[in-house]
Amino acid sequence: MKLPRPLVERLTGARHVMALTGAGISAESGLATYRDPQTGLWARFLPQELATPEAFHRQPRLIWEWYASRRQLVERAEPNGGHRALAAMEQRVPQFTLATQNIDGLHQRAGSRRVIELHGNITRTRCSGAGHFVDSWPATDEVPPRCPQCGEPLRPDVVWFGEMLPPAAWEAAADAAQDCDVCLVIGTSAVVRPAALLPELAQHAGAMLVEINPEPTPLTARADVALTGPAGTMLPELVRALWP
Ligand code: BJW
Repeated sequence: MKLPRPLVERLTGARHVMALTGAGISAESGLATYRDPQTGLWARFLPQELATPEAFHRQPRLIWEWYASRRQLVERAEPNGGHRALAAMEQRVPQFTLATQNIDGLHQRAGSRRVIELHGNITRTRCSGAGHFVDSWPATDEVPPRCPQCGEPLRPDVVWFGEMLPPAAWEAAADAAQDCDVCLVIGTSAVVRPAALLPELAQHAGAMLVEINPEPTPLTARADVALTGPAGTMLPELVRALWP
């Protein structure tokens, strides 16, 4: 891969690099993206019927079971070279912030130490009433099971449409965006707000904006560098080229 010289200089001299990842980085681990035509989850399922608090209220059993089946896929998936390259990058730059929209935990399993989870994590469960995390509950035939503390139905710890992002995660990501020298935007369609605002925040504050994606997105035209290709190939090449 021929890397543009300004990218090499900015990345190797960077004080703070931020990466924002989306479902595309986990596509090569076998997990479906959301909006890819044919294979994306939202090409097969209606988000308003599965990924909103109203849908959970209407059909808690269906939603619990849908997430349970997806959790099994996540648990069987393995991190790929793209996840591992970001874990390696964290070791090589003075300050590195990884903010992910993904709920699959694959960055952590690849060795990334500090991961900001903007949309939660499918492997965690919380109370749909008070919101606290729940690690275990008594065996029951009830689906979804109920919170052992307050009796409200349990739900996956993911952020549905219309819900606020976890405030601490959002603040940490927004702070990093305004502080970084380079913002890598990897495998996201960059349409879901407020996460999609982070690259704009970063660029506005002076960061170089670098997109890695096989397809164009609404961000591509404003990116300083667009690397067209799959993250599982592009990211390991980038790390090898910059920090041999
Ligand atoms: C590869 C690749 C490879 C493929 N290598 N790349 C302003 C205007 C209009 C609407 C709104 C607005 N502000 C807020 C909203 C509403 C909404 C929103 O943004 N809607 C838009 C869709 C229009 N946002 C919200 O509701 C958010 N909350 C919020 O704003 O709170 C404040 C508020 C409260 C009350 C009222 C109003 C505002 C919450 C958003 C939560 C998103 N949740 C989901 C589901 C998580 C749980 C689950 O998994 O079921 O999060 S939706 C889904 O989209 C998931 C993802 O994290 C998120 C982003 O998707 P991502 O990662 O970009 O995936 P894709 O599939 O879209 O793209 C994949 C990309 O990879 C593609 O570009 C491929 O080309 C690429 N790719 N292979 C590299 N190998």
